[in-house]
Amino acid sequence: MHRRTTVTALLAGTVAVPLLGAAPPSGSTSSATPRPSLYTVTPGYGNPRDAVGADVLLDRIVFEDGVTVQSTQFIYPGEVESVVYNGPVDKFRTMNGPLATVGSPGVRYIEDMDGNGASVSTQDRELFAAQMESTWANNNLNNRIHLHAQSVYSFIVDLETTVWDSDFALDLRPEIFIFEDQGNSVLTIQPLDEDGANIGTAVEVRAVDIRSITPNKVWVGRFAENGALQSGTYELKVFSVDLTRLGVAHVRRLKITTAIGNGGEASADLKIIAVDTSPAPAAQTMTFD
Ligand SMILES: [Ca+2]
Ligand SMILES: [Ca+2]
Ligand SMILES: [Ca+2]
Ligand SMILES: [Ca+2]
Repeated sequence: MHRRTTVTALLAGTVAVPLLGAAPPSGSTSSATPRPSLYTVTPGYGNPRDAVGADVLLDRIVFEDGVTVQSTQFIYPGEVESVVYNGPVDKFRTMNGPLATVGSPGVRYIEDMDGNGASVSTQDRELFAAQMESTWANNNLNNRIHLHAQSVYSFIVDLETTVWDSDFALDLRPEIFIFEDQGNSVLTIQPLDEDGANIGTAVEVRAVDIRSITPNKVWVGRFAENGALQSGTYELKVFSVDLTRLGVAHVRRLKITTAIGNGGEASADLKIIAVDTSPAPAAQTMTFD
């Protein structure tokens, strides 16, 4: 009981009840597809669709068992490396609303990183990896990667901290959330160990797996280099996965490879956010036993 009391104290005032780390749902089932509710806020904009040039912030995730994860508990990509992209110039970029206050506003193309915009060099890929990292290090869903070409890319991502699964069977609290414009792009998620070797089970994400955000659809924008909105608003969709499907109980490093096919018609526009559904190990280190 002491541990539970300590966790409660640590999280008091930041987490809605029931607490993260409470008993796993009794109704865990291998056939159910988790569909947590994802709530966004658009400060300064009463109509969320008017916020596509600014901040579209993921505020909290509510699992089907009622457990709530606030944005302060999100785990972001801490490091991105081994970026592979051999597609055309003027197509692969990081992007944020020109009026955004969360994340750096504006558009940055991979080929421009080394100062020579004519081609994509090794230095471009390395510098763009750092750019991807800062793009993903916040809860602004408008601040994301955009690829506007029938091409592919891959990268390795190290999360800020290891995420653990609260239930080593399939459960209704997914740990990894991948956001994608329109949900029309496909990718593979491969868990890696610290040395970069494959572990667990690769999961292939098909377009049909990337679904509208509930309870309310979420809209984001696309921007030209001068900050102008391009071609209206886009629905941002989400794929979420329980670590059990990835064949691991905890993970920190993942390789993501985008593809063409399997219902995907254009390459992936991504934002990645993770959640540790079982915070007890971290909380234990903070107790005074
Ligand atoms: Ca270049
Ligand atoms: Ca699980
Ligand atoms: Ca889980
Ligand atoms: Ca897309």
